[in-house]
Amino acid sequence: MRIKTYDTFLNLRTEGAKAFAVLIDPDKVDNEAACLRLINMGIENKIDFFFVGGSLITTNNFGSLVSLIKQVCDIPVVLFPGSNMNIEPAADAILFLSLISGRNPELLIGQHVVAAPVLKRSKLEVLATGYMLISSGNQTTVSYMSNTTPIPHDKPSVAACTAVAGEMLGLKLLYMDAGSGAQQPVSTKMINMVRKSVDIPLIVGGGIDNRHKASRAFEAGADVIVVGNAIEKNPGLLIEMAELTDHYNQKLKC
Ligand code: 1GP
Repeated sequence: MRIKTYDTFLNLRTEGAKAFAVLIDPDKVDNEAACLRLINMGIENKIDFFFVGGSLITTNNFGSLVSLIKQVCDIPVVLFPGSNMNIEPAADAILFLSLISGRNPELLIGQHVVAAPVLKRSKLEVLATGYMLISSGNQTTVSYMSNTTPIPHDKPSVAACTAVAGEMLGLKLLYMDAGSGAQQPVSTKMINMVRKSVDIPLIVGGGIDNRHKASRAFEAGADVIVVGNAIEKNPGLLIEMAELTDHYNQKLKC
Protein backbone atom coordinates (compact mmCIF):
# COMPACT_ATOMS: atom_id res chain seq x y z
CA MET A 1 0.00 0.00 0.00
CA ARG A 2 1.23 3.48 -0.84
CA ILE A 3 2.53 5.50 2.11
CA LYS A 4 0.25 8.44 2.77
CA THR A 5 1.78 11.66 1.57
CA TYR A 6 1.43 13.30 4.96
CA ASP A 7 3.28 10.42 6.59
CA THR A 8 6.15 11.08 4.21
CA PHE A 9 6.27 14.67 5.46
CA LEU A 10 6.02 13.57 9.09
CA ASN A 11 8.77 10.99 8.69
CA LEU A 12 11.11 13.76 7.59
CA ARG A 13 10.56 15.45 10.93
CA THR A 14 10.95 12.25 12.91
CA GLU A 15 14.10 11.18 11.10
CA GLY A 16 15.64 14.62 10.55
CA ALA A 17 15.70 13.85 6.82
CA LYS A 18 15.39 16.28 3.92
CA ALA A 19 13.23 16.20 0.81
CA PHE A 20 13.17 17.90 -2.55
CA ALA A 21 10.03 18.84 -4.48
CA VAL A 22 10.06 19.86 -8.13
CA LEU A 23 7.33 22.38 -8.89
CA ILE A 24 5.88 22.13 -12.37
CA ASP A 25 3.75 25.03 -13.48
CA PRO A 26 1.27 23.74 -16.09
CA ASP A 27 1.62 27.03 -17.98
CA LYS A 28 5.34 26.55 -18.40
CA VAL A 29 5.23 23.11 -19.94
CA ASP A 30 5.80 23.61 -23.65
CA ASN A 31 5.08 20.14 -24.90
CA GLU A 32 4.61 16.59 -23.74
CA ALA A 33 8.11 15.46 -24.78
CA ALA A 34 9.80 18.21 -22.73
CA CYS A 35 7.53 17.44 -19.84
CA LEU A 36 8.32 13.73 -20.00
CA ARG A 37 12.03 14.50 -20.04
CA LEU A 38 11.64 16.48 -16.82
CA ILE A 39 9.50 13.78 -15.20
CA ASN A 40 12.04 11.11 -16.16
CA MET A 41 14.84 13.21 -14.68
CA GLY A 42 12.80 13.35 -11.51
CA ILE A 43 12.39 9.57 -11.51
CA GLU A 44 16.07 8.87 -12.25
CA ASN A 45 17.21 11.23 -9.54
CA LYS A 46 14.66 9.99 -7.01
CA ILE A 47 13.06 13.30 -6.18
CA ASP A 48 10.55 13.16 -3.33
CA PHE A 49 7.53 15.03 -4.70
CA PHE A 50 6.15 16.64 -7.79
CA PHE A 51 4.23 19.77 -6.86
CA VAL A 52 1.90 20.87 -9.65
CA GLY A 53 0.37 24.32 -9.79
CA GLY A 54 0.97 28.02 -9.73
CA SER A 55 -0.71 31.22 -8.62
CA LEU A 56 -2.13 31.99 -12.07
CA ILE A 57 -2.84 29.19 -14.53
CA THR A 58 -3.95 30.27 -17.97
CA THR A 59 -3.79 27.00 -19.94
CA ASN A 60 -5.78 23.76 -19.83
CA ASN A 61 -2.72 21.61 -19.13
CA PHE A 62 -3.34 21.04 -15.44
CA GLY A 63 -5.24 17.74 -15.63
CA SER A 64 -3.18 16.25 -18.44
CA LEU A 65 0.06 17.11 -16.64
CA VAL A 66 -1.06 15.38 -13.44
CA SER A 67 -2.25 12.33 -15.42
CA LEU A 68 1.02 12.16 -17.33
CA ILE A 69 3.08 12.09 -14.12
CA LYS A 70 0.77 9.49 -12.57
CA GLN A 71 1.05 7.28 -15.67
CA VAL A 72 4.81 7.02 -15.51
CA CYS A 73 5.80 6.99 -11.83
CA ASP A 74 4.84 6.56 -8.19
CA ILE A 75 6.38 9.81 -6.99
CA PRO A 76 3.66 11.61 -5.01
CA VAL A 77 1.93 14.34 -6.99
CA VAL A 78 0.89 17.18 -4.71
CA LEU A 79 -1.38 19.92 -6.01
CA PHE A 80 -0.24 23.45 -5.24
CA PRO A 81 -3.39 25.31 -6.22
CA GLY A 82 -3.69 28.95 -7.11
CA SER A 83 -7.43 28.80 -6.58
CA ASN A 84 -10.27 26.39 -5.91
CA MET A 85 -10.45 25.81 -9.67
CA ASN A 86 -7.19 23.87 -9.51
CA ILE A 87 -8.48 20.60 -8.09
CA GLU A 88 -7.36 17.57 -10.04
CA PRO A 89 -8.61 14.27 -8.59
CA ALA A 90 -5.90 12.17 -10.28
CA ALA A 91 -3.24 13.66 -7.99
CA ASP A 92 -2.29 12.09 -4.66
CA ALA A 93 -2.71 15.07 -2.37
CA ILE A 94 -3.52 18.74 -2.29
CA LEU A 95 -1.94 21.49 -0.23
CA PHE A 96 -5.11 22.99 1.24
CA LEU A 97 -3.53 26.39 1.60
CA SER A 98 -4.69 28.93 4.12
CA LEU A 99 -2.79 32.14 3.42
CA ILE A 100 -2.04 32.94 7.05
CA SER A 101 0.46 35.69 6.28
CA GLY A 102 -2.34 37.70 4.68
CA ARG A 103 -5.64 39.15 5.75
CA ASN A 104 -7.68 38.27 2.72
CA PRO A 105 -10.62 36.23 4.05
CA GLU A 106 -11.17 34.57 0.67
CA LEU A 107 -7.74 32.93 0.94
CA LEU A 108 -7.94 32.24 4.66
CA ILE A 109 -11.26 30.36 4.52
CA GLY A 110 -13.51 31.54 1.66
CA GLN A 111 -12.25 29.44 -1.25
CA HIS A 112 -11.92 26.48 1.08
CA VAL A 113 -15.66 26.42 1.74
CA VAL A 114 -16.31 26.17 -1.99
CA ALA A 115 -13.63 23.53 -2.47
CA ALA A 116 -14.56 21.41 0.58
CA PRO A 117 -17.47 19.40 -0.92
CA VAL A 118 -15.48 18.71 -4.08
CA LEU A 119 -12.50 17.52 -2.05
CA LYS A 120 -14.74 15.44 0.21
CA ARG A 121 -15.99 13.50 -2.82
CA SER A 122 -12.49 13.01 -4.20
CA LYS A 123 -9.82 10.60 -3.04
CA LEU A 124 -7.30 13.39 -2.67
CA GLU A 125 -5.39 13.52 0.57
CA VAL A 126 -6.07 16.97 1.96
CA LEU A 127 -3.04 18.55 3.64
CA ALA A 128 -4.04 21.54 5.78
CA THR A 129 -1.20 23.95 5.13
CA GLY A 130 -0.37 27.34 6.60
CA TYR A 131 0.91 29.28 3.62
CA MET A 132 3.17 32.23 4.42
CA LEU A 133 4.29 34.67 1.77
CA ILE A 134 7.56 36.42 2.52
CA SER A 135 8.58 39.59 0.70
CA SER A 136 11.52 39.14 -1.60
CA GLY A 137 12.41 42.49 -3.10
CA ASN A 138 10.18 42.35 -6.17
CA GLN A 139 6.41 41.96 -6.21
CA THR A 140 5.70 38.36 -7.14
CA THR A 141 2.70 37.05 -9.05
CA VAL A 142 1.41 35.34 -5.93
CA SER A 143 1.45 38.49 -3.79
CA TYR A 144 -0.30 40.46 -6.54
CA MET A 145 -2.88 37.75 -7.23
CA SER A 146 -3.60 37.13 -3.57
CA ASN A 147 -4.03 40.83 -2.86
CA THR A 148 -2.09 40.44 0.37
CA THR A 149 0.99 42.00 1.90
CA PRO A 150 3.78 39.47 2.41
CA ILE A 151 5.62 39.30 5.72
CA PRO A 152 8.65 41.62 5.48
CA HIS A 153 11.85 39.76 4.66
CA ASP A 154 13.61 41.14 7.76
CA LYS A 155 10.88 40.40 10.31
CA PRO A 156 11.54 36.81 11.37
CA SER A 157 9.62 37.20 14.61
CA VAL A 158 6.45 38.09 12.68
CA ALA A 159 6.93 34.91 10.65
CA ALA A 160 7.52 32.86 13.79
CA CYS A 161 4.39 34.17 15.55
CA THR A 162 2.36 33.54 12.39
CA ALA A 163 3.69 30.00 12.18
CA VAL A 164 2.91 29.30 15.84
CA ALA A 165 -0.62 30.59 15.37
CA GLY A 166 -1.02 28.33 12.34
CA GLU A 167 0.18 25.32 14.30
CA MET A 168 -2.13 26.19 17.22
CA LEU A 169 -5.03 26.36 14.76
CA GLY A 170 -4.28 22.76 13.82
CA LEU A 171 -2.59 23.23 10.46
CA LYS A 172 -0.44 20.24 9.55
CA LEU A 173 2.23 21.77 7.34
CA LEU A 174 3.84 25.16 6.89
CA TYR A 175 4.95 26.53 3.55
CA MET A 176 7.16 29.64 3.58
CA ASP A 177 7.25 31.04 0.07
CA ALA A 178 9.18 34.02 -1.30
CA GLY A 179 7.19 33.55 -4.54
CA SER A 180 8.20 32.01 -7.84
CA GLY A 181 11.33 33.55 -9.28
CA ALA A 182 11.88 35.65 -6.16
CA GLN A 183 15.00 37.83 -6.23
CA GLN A 184 15.99 36.58 -2.81
CA PRO A 185 14.79 33.44 -1.06
CA VAL A 186 13.44 33.37 2.50
CA SER A 187 16.30 34.31 4.83
CA THR A 188 18.03 31.65 6.87
CA LYS A 189 17.36 33.70 10.00
CA MET A 190 13.62 33.58 9.35
CA ILE A 191 13.60 29.87 8.46
CA ASN A 192 15.57 29.12 11.58
CA MET A 193 13.29 31.10 13.87
CA VAL A 194 10.20 29.45 12.42
CA ARG A 195 11.82 26.01 12.65
CA LYS A 196 12.55 26.56 16.35
CA SER A 197 9.00 27.79 16.99
CA VAL A 198 6.93 24.93 15.56
CA ASP A 199 7.09 21.16 15.26
CA ILE A 200 5.12 20.61 12.05
CA PRO A 201 6.95 19.94 8.77
CA LEU A 202 8.33 23.03 7.08
CA ILE A 203 8.37 23.54 3.31
CA VAL A 204 10.42 26.42 1.89
CA GLY A 205 10.37 27.73 -1.67
CA GLY A 206 10.73 30.75 -3.91
CA GLY A 207 13.97 31.95 -5.46
CA ILE A 208 16.03 28.86 -4.62
CA ASP A 209 18.06 28.82 -7.81
CA ASN A 210 21.37 27.21 -6.88
CA ARG A 211 22.89 24.57 -4.66
CA HIS A 212 24.17 27.11 -2.14
CA LYS A 213 20.72 28.60 -1.51
CA ALA A 214 19.20 25.14 -1.23
CA SER A 215 21.85 24.08 1.24
CA ARG A 216 21.32 27.21 3.33
CA ALA A 217 17.56 26.55 3.48
CA PHE A 218 18.15 22.97 4.60
CA GLU A 219 20.75 24.04 7.18
CA ALA A 220 18.35 26.64 8.56
CA GLY A 221 15.68 24.02 9.14
CA ALA A 222 13.63 23.47 6.00
CA ASP A 223 12.42 19.86 5.77
CA VAL A 224 11.41 20.23 2.13
CA ILE A 225 12.69 22.65 -0.49
CA VAL A 226 10.64 23.47 -3.57
CA VAL A 227 12.30 24.49 -6.83
CA GLY A 228 10.37 25.48 -9.93
CA ASN A 229 11.53 28.51 -11.87
CA ALA A 230 15.26 27.71 -11.84
CA ILE A 231 14.66 24.16 -13.11
CA GLU A 232 12.48 25.53 -15.92
CA LYS A 233 15.49 27.58 -17.00
CA ASN A 234 18.10 24.90 -16.35
CA PRO A 235 16.70 21.36 -15.99
CA GLY A 236 20.18 20.10 -15.04
CA LEU A 237 19.72 21.84 -11.70
CA LEU A 238 17.28 19.08 -10.76
CA ILE A 239 20.21 16.65 -10.61
CA GLU A 240 22.25 18.98 -8.40
CA MET A 241 19.37 19.55 -5.98
CA ALA A 242 18.62 15.84 -5.80
CA GLU A 243 22.30 15.09 -5.09
CA LEU A 244 22.34 17.73 -2.37
CA THR A 245 19.24 16.27 -0.73
CA ASP A 246 20.73 12.80 -0.91
CA HIS A 247 23.96 14.10 0.60
CA TYR A 248 22.05 15.31 3.69
CA ASN A 249 20.17 12.05 3.99
CA GLN A 250 23.30 9.93 3.61
CA LYS A 251 24.97 11.92 6.40
CA LEU A 252 22.12 10.82 8.70
CA LYS A 253 23.04 7.19 8.14
CA CYS A 254 26.67 7.71 9.27
C1 1GP B 1 6.81 29.18 -5.83
O1 1GP B 1 7.84 28.14 -3.92
C2 1GP B 1 7.60 28.03 -5.29
O2 1GP B 1 5.59 29.32 -5.22
C3 1GP B 1 8.86 27.80 -6.07
O3 1GP B 1 9.51 28.99 -6.37
O4 1GP B 1 9.68 28.94 -8.85
O5 1GP B 1 11.18 30.42 -7.50
O6 1GP B 1 11.49 27.97 -7.48
P1 1GP B 1 10.52 29.09 -7.62
